[in-house]
Amino acid sequence: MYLRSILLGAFLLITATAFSATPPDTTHQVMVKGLIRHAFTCTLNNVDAFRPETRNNLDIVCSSGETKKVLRSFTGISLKNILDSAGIIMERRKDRGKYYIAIKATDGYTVLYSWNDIYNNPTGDNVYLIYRENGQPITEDGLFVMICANDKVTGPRHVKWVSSIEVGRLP
Ligand SMILES: Nc1nc2c(c(=O)[nH]1)N[C@H]1C(S)=C(S)[C@@H](COP(=O)(O)O)O[C@H]1N2
Ligand SMILES: [Mo]
Repeated sequence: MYLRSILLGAFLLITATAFSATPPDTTHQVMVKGLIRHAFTCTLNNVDAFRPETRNNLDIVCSSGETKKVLRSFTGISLKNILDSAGIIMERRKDRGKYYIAIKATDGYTVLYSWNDIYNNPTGDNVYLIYRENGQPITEDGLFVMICANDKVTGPRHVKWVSSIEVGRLP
């Protein structure tokens, strides 16, 4: 009986470890939704419609100061292009400061941009939904990763396993 519970305990521990080491549910599509005219999903099959760009040299640096990854090159589509295709529904221009874009991942990790970050700041030319790193498709971090190339500390807004991009508005 005692041996049996030890074996069961060991089995549960091994199973839990195996699952936590696996990337959370690799996502094959990114849903674009919220306060937009045209909801759609980005997949590897339709990225070409969003004018992909390739850029060089970006370090992914954690807030601890540790360099987590060095991208010699990355290819992706800009968040601004995605939002322009989606068409943000904005009834009153004066409300533009209340709009946000939430980037969500399958593990719950979430990052925000404001409408002004994207449309009135250099940040808008530096946020990409990327799907190739160093000339290769992305594998361990899901199929799509979102990055902000002009962040001073790039780790926090580097979102792995991206599953949705949602436009919202504060009350
Ligand atoms: N989905 C998701 N993305 C994430 C994280 C996370 O926990 N979940 N961690 C972030 C942190 S803290 C850093 S520093 C960078 C690089 O982390 P990595 O070394 O785990 O790739 O990814 C970021 N992206
Ligand atoms: Mo980090």
